[in-house]
Amino acid sequence: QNARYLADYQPYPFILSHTALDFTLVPDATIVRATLSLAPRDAATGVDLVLDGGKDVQLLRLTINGAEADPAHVTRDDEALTIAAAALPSGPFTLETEVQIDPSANTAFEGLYISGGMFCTQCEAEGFRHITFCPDRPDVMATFDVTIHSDKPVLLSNGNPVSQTEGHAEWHDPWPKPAYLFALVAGDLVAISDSFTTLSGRNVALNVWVRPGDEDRAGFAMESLIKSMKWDEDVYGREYDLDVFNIVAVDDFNMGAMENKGLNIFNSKLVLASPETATDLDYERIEGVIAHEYFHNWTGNRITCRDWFQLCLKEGLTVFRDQQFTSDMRSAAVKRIEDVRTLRARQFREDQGPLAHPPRPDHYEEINNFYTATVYEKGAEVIGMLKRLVGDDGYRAALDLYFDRHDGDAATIEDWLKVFEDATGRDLAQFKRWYTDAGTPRLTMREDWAEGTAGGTLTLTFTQETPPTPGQSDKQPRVIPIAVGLIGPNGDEVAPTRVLEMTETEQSFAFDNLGARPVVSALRGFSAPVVLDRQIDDPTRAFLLAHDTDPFARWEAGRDLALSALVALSQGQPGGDDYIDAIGRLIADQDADPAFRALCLALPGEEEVATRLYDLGATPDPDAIHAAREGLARRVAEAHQDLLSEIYDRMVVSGSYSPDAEAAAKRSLRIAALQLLNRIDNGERAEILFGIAGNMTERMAALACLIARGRGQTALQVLEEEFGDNRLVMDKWFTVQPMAAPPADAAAIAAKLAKLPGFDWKNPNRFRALIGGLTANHAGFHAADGAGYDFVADWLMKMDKVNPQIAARMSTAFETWPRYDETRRAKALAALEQIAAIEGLSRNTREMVSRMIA
Ligand code: B3K
Ligand code: ZN
Repeated sequence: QNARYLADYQPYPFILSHTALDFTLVPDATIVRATLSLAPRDAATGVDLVLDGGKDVQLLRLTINGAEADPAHVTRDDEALTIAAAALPSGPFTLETEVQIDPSANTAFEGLYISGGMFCTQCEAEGFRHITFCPDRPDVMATFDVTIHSDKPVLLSNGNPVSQTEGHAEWHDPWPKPAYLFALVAGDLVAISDSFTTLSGRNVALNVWVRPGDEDRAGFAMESLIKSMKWDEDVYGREYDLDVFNIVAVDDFNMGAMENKGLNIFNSKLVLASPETATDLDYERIEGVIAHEYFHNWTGNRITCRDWFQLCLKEGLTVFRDQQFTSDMRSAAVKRIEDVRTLRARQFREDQGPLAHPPRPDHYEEINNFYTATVYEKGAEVIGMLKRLVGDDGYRAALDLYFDRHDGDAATIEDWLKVFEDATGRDLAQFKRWYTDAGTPRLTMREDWAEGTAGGTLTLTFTQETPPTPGQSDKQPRVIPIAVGLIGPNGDEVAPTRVLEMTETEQSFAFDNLGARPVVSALRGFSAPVVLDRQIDDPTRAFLLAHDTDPFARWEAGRDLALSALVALSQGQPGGDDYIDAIGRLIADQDADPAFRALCLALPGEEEVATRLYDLGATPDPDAIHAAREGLARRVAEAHQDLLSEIYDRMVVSGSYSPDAEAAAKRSLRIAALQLLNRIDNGERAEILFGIAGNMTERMAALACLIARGRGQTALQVLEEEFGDNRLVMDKWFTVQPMAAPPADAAAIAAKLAKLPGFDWKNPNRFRALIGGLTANHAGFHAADGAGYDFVADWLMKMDKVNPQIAARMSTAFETWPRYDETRRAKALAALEQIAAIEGLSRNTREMVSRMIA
């Protein structure tokens, strides 16, 4: 195999102090001249100079200190250019190359490519090697000077502008950076502009660059940027460090956005928003991702990663920071619940299947396959635990030390943990297992109650066990912070939240002097990313849903109640009465936060039910789960029809649209009511709402309801007529059809849509819209006849030839295949094997598929 190992790390044998680049941009024949200022790290040992460079980089000329290199000393293979030690000076030297590349042929969108006529780049993780020859690794950092020659009106790169004349621009980036943070944009763009004065009085010009005509949809991104800059100063004391900050929106982008120094490049769906075209969720994501990329300026750029194994050093921390930001801007309780939902849906799923890996992996074949929920979201959870263990002051002290000690460094997880040890005096040797071990610990809680003369004692005994994961069969116990509170029988809290620190495989904690036996509120705030297993009956869950003071634990009680009903119902047993009663009481409570009520009202998704069944040792049946969930939703609607219609009629936000948390919360409660009522009014309300709603949030919700009832055709046509030329809205149009369709029709619908001329599948957003829409329909994708598997596999094979990163990423739809019944397993496996058999399959997809088959 071609795996790379963390244990093999060696520093680069040369020091690169400066990189000068000169681009002459021509769509199919761009010339790049690079001048690298190099010096051997250790002058005594003569080593070859190995520069990364892909097959797509054609070398035209190479000089060392101005002299043509002797071809006998230069060797080229598919991945690198090697200059023999014999050809290199023993001291500092200048290496110049001239290469030719073809951005117009770059369909993988890595390196320099063209999107809608605009030149742009994506270099993380290893894209710079498709632009020119260089040491393309994060621990090699240099200052940059960039010159661009092009007839495009707007020419951008990193750092500060030096000169701009027609057809020519120069940029200087004074902050040493690795090549993965390089960026260049050249296009016909317009900006909306603003400015920000930093903590120390530096004036920064801010621009959000979009295509002409999109300016009126860029304002929210700008607002979000300004809020992020302010927040990072207020909360982390971090100030911006250049004269300009540019954001550019592009239509063809493999992921969400990229934190290139001073020049963030964004998928246009994370920049452009108007009430008519974007949903509340889109707005929340835009705010969060703008913040995330901005925060990378300190956590990622000023302090970067030594190697890609350390990816969670920057990603886990930056996700943690953007989560804190969103909690401060919106509702902390709602944000926490949303984050836990995402974590479970994506990361727990990953951790429990064949693709499980630690937040810091110790080997990989293709690093782009490791931009995962484990590296990002679990990486953030691990930091949340650290903060819980050392307290807010300890966390702040550790972060101050981190910025102080490591500014300008390419750091490691060891460095990160060391600042916490040094700032707080804590030993984190055992805690480190969260970074090095894969798998989600199962935590079992047992309660023992003893009456005594001085009052009762409740003893909680926890045991932890982490199931084996690929390559890691033996798991040692971890440090688990377990936040616990106690609620008295009358509903009052008798013991406020206490964080129990579990370090052993089995451990007990006692609560003394209690009047009467309390109800335990465990794992408050989801204090650790574990699966909690406790003996608890539905009436106790309903009690917690009514009385818990911790919003997460309260929501969790409701969710558990719903899951226990859905598990029973999907297995043909009775269930749901306790849930229906409890939910009735909750939604009748006019004082409760609308966002919280909306979260409780939404039934767990079908995949969540499948996961719960699998956790319980059962084989999930997607059709039975779908039927159980539909049946329960209908019963809730029937039981609470009056209450729900009252909510639906009352939760109307008056005045003009605002994407703020409060207005969005009302809409979300209204939509949750609509989704239930839709089961008994045959889409009547949805049809009216689709016709009159002035915002995309309600229109999309209404459309999904109509599709689920098999009467979406007219609304789909209306949307297409209105927004046929708006790519982002048409992406939604492609997603919602297979996603909301009755499962039996989903694969056929997706297949029909794939034949439309509008299915511009080489555009990553459009591909994800359609394929992702189908895979989000649990019973549809896992249809027993294998139609869903075959459809997705066919498209993955097609996409792999064009854009391997997207194909590999989307292949994770198959990662849960081992959970299902014999028939489905055989069909999913056959689909994966068919992909694996393809000749010339990319390294990306090959690695993913072989891990899933293993
Ligand atoms: N750092 C980039 C992700 C790059 C993905 C490369 N396949 C965006 C982010 O996490 O902010
Ligand atoms: Zn990031």
